[in-house]
Amino acid sequence: MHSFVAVLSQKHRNTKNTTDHEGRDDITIQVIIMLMHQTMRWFGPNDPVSLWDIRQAGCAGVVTALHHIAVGDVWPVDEIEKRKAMIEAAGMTWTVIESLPVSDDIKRQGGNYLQHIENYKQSIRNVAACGLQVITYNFMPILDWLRTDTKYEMPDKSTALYFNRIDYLVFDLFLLKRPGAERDYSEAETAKAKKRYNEFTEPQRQKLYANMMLGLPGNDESFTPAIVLKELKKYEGIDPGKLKQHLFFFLKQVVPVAEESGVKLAIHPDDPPYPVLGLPRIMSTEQDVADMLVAVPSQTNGLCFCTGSFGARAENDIPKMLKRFGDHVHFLHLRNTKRDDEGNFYEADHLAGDTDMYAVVKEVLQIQKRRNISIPMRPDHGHQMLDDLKKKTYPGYSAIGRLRGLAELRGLEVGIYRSLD
Ligand code: CS2
Ligand code: MN
Repeated sequence: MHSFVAVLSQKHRNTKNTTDHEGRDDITIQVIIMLMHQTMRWFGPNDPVSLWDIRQAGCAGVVTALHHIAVGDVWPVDEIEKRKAMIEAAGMTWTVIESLPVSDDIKRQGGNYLQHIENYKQSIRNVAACGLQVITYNFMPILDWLRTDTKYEMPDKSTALYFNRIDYLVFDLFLLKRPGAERDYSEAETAKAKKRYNEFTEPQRQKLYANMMLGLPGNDESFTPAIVLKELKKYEGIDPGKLKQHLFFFLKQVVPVAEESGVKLAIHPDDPPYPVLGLPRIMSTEQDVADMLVAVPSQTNGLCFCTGSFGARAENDIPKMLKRFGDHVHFLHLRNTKRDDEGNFYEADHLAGDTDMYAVVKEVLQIQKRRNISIPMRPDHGHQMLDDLKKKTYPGYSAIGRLRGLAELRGLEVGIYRSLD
């Protein structure tokens, strides 16, 4: 399946211990033993990017989720098996879930949260029974990633996802009109936002509004302002310390079940990695990760290490964090961001931007060697480019931009790998 990898892995052909990316014996994946397990995200049968597109990009697997199952409900075995069979019919594997969502009830410890935790445990057992190995989730309240522009034009006329700080303020202060929002920003920033709001045409305002409301990827329903304000209110009184306690409570319940089942848990960092819309964010820094690992010490308790999310915060030293937490990295999102001094950032080419991707991939190779595993990775997002500029895809998830990112990352990895021979 992976001819270039097969050649590179000759020297491992005679090794007896061939293992899959979590160290289990499996002769069929012998050839990918020391390189990352290359995947792309697939949003399921309605995704305009097909499984064959993903396979042709050179992926050995896809990561996906059962988006049709309501958040908080149990994932039934037959549904998991059905999805797995679809992926296998296209010659790929499904070993990583992205995501098994954690409900807002669990995050804020309200409503049905105890039942939702029980359901989560059952889902863990069910996905383990189907042979899946890694469960990705996040602990961001209400919204997942947030961008002000999903079609920010690059100098080469491809488009990228973009976060503009003042546009974000325009949204918060004047479009969403969040009560108390003005307390979160300086007078100078507020004045800039007011000026921009006044200069915006009505279609520009609507566009910004729509971008900010895109909500969870994989979920077609956009969030209305009324829904968002109502949901935000439910988090009143929950500060970062409290939200962290809720995360640790959840992990103390589910980690033992995951350990027993042989499945790893991988938390995705906050994106962007700081508080938004007055909501606490608790997986944004090196200290946040360290706190989680101290609170629930287990190798099963790990990370979906997203270089693009952590990287949008200047003090996060990505290669250093990877080195420190390497034993807990169960899944990798490789993506780059370019920041400026005003709090804006755009998603750069995978090998450009502020994160030194060479240092990252080199570190990954060391971790893989030490742990004797192949870590699953995906190029997290890509630019919309070439024919994809005319297509409608999930923001960040067009085929060609991700294919370019994957190809560059694969080349980088193979180059480093060979140079270490
Ligand atoms: C993803 C996240 O598209 C993205 O930015 O990396 O949406 C990620 O899938 C979730 O946060 C994981 O739960
Ligand atoms: Mn990510």
